[in-house]
Amino acid sequence: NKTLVGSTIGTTLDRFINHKQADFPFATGELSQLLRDIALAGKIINLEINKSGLLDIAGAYGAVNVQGEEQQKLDVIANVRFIRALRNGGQVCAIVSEEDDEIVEINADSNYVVAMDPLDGSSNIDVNVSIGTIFSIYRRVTAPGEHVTKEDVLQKGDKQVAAGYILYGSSTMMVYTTGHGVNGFTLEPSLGEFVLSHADIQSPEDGQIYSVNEGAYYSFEQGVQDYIRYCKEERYSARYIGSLVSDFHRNMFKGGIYLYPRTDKSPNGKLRLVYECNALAFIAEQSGGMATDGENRIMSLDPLELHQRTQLLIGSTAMVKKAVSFL
Ligand code: P6P
Repeated sequence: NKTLVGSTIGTTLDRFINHKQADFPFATGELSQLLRDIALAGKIINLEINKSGLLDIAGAYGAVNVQGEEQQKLDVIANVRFIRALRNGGQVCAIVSEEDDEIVEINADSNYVVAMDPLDGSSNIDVNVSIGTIFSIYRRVTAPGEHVTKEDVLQKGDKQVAAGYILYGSSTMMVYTTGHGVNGFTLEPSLGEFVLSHADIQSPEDGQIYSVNEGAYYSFEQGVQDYIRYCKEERYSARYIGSLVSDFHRNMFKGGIYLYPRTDKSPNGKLRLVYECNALAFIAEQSGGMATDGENRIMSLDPLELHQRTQLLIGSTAMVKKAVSFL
């Protein structure tokens, strides 16, 4: 039987991380441990999601998060689980989360910052549509032991040391990059292990799928309307799940573009730069795609506040460039 070495299909996430640690000559194993902690949290959330229809934890929690959106109970549970897993893992000094108005300080002596949306698309939970966790990892700027500052958590996307997502879909996948390509791991429930299922993911340079909420068409700027009309003239397929991670993931494999444009209701767009767009932009660029706000590379933007929003066009390079040419 084939021995499963560190980077062959079917190897476990653990073996893969160990194998890839060689990519980091000065690796202390801290980032590797942090990636394992995130995978563990993903497995725990996956269990909660899979039974959410059965227990009385679905439906609104009644609280409202900083975004003013009604918080689904699983949002809150996912946030608690992730923060606990990262606290217990010991590698994180601070967390920025969609669910917390302020920076969550963890262990002042640790070196890494995590920015996350613990459960994006959570309004889909009650109707059994796939949802996702999005995460970015940064090295802190201040010295270990010092007080965490905004400088530690408001770093541009180019400073990410790792990023990825967990997609709770027909299967549960963890997809991440450390700047050396993108790899996808599928949870094997009988083992409780993420195993390498999609190695070195390369996104098609072009595609015929566009993902945008056309219900807001008349509130989009003229250039965006013109691009959407172009997609129709080209007979592209419209695919919009209403779950960013799901739409992004499908487009990365099949070729496609996802747009969340500015509208009158969302003059800066709806999606968050720090814990949604930067992570997916890193994955997009590492798999051959691109991500822009229409004028700038997403990962070049200097965040000014934790929950700042941005317009987002992300996916196959040729499609994003074409869309930008209409703006
Ligand atoms: P709209 C979910 O709330 C989310 O953040 C993304 O996952 C999704 O793509 C988008 O918002 C859907 O927003 O305005 O089209 O319903």
